Amino acid sequence: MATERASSKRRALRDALSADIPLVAVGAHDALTAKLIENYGFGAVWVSGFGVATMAHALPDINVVTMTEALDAAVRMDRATTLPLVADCDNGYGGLTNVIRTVTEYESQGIAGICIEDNLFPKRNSLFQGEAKRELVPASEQCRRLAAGKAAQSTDDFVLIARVESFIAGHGLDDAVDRAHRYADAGADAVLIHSKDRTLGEIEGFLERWEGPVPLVAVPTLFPDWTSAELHKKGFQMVILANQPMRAAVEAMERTLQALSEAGRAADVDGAISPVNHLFDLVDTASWIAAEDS
Ligand code: SPV
Ligand code: MG
Repeated sequence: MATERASSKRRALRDALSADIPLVAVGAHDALTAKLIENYGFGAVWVSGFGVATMAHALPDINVVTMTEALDAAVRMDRATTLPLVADCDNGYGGLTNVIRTVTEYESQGIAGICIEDNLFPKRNSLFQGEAKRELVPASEQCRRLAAGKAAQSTDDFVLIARVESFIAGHGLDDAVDRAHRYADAGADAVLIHSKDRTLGEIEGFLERWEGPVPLVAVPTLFPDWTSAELHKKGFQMVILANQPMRAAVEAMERTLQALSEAGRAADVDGAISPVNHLFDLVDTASWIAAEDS
């Protein structure tokens, strides 16, 4: 049985995926980040696999974080925000039966939607520039997994986004177009077409040939010059700003630690970091204490 909270988040996500304005999601790596994303008016939280691996575990984004660990992180984020979550579930953590279990666990924990990509296990983060073998699950097998995942849902509203890695793996436009249409036919509720092409040439080639019935999702980390409104005009219904809060946090922490290590005095960074009272306010400390003390 879906809770009312889960149902209303799923409805909000589905409504946003069919609205006439773009849905902008921002990537979170922990619960407070999810809360801040809501405070700044975004429409959804992307539970970034890259973010959770890097920030919560100090591990690379290569399928070494387990489904259970990723789900724990997502559940904490979900509690911290009224926004719907789209949880990055990598490749579903294995084969077809792992995809089924991923769907049933995330759905039963109240998450609004998940995204499953076609990278073969163990996946490698799509943005990694170094030497790395990149292999995709054969399209027919990925369709079988997506269809099995959809069939495993117990609510109609839970959202399954299928992610196409053809461009990232160097398989080219024909493969991207073929996979995207087949994943939509297999039952995916939306298709994420990933690309590292700064010129948008790959994406525009894809959009010219896309005839699928489901909304498209973009992750413009490496084509950051286009606004969400511009990407929407081109044909994307959802835009995921996947990792900017994590990168901001790391930059701020490193800058602060550098200053502390040079100065050896807390006052030298005080003006450039959040006052502790701001943190107390963000998590509603006063009302929790009042409840305990009343
Ligand atoms: C993530 O945020 O984990 C993503 C997006 O999957 S990317 O890092 O571009 O692969
Ligand atoms: Mg990821």
